[in-house]
Amino acid sequence: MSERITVMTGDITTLKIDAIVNAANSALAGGGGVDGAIHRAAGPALASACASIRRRQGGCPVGQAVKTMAGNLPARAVIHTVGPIWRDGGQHEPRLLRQAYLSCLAIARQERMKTIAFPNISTGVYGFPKAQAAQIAIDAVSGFLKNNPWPENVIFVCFDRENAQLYRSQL
Ligand code: AR6
Repeated sequence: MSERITVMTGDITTLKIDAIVNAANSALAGGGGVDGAIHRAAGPALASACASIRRRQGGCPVGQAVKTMAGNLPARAVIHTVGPIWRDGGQHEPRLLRQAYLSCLAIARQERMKTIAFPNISTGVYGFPKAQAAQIAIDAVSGFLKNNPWPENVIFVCFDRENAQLYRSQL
């Protein structure tokens, strides 16, 4: 495993780092899963920040990412990205999931962030098969880190045991 990548289990909202990534929806409207947890912990200022992005650019397309402040979270910023909804695997889901990771990493590079953390994007409500999603996430992040000094470190935060095992074995 690259020394710059770590895997942990737990709640991403507790991390005191440069940015945590949110698995959001295109409307940046909040929701369940990790999105709900992040909004609850951040407080209403986060929803306001998302609403102003929505007014400005109409939300966030699948595969892209936007940065906001982090309200009451210990992290400095939230990078909201939108993973694909899994349909049958033939609707560009793998490419779009990879793109979601890369869009977040591009923001981290631009802002010269030291550490960012990803949840297991698309593997909850959006139904992406977990093993394939882990492979895409690890491949996208490892490839990016090879060619870029920022972010210095990436944490994969796994919430369920299945994802934690997949990440640990694949790394
Ligand atoms: N910390 C880290 N990971 C978490 C946490 C947490 N506190 N809570 C859940 N997870 P999901 P998606 C894991 O459904 O599939 C929302 O309603 C969870 O176990 O949050 O990309 C949005 O608004 C799973 O492994 O995101 C969108 O509408 C992973 O986070 C939609 O769900 C992602 O599951 C996005 O669906």
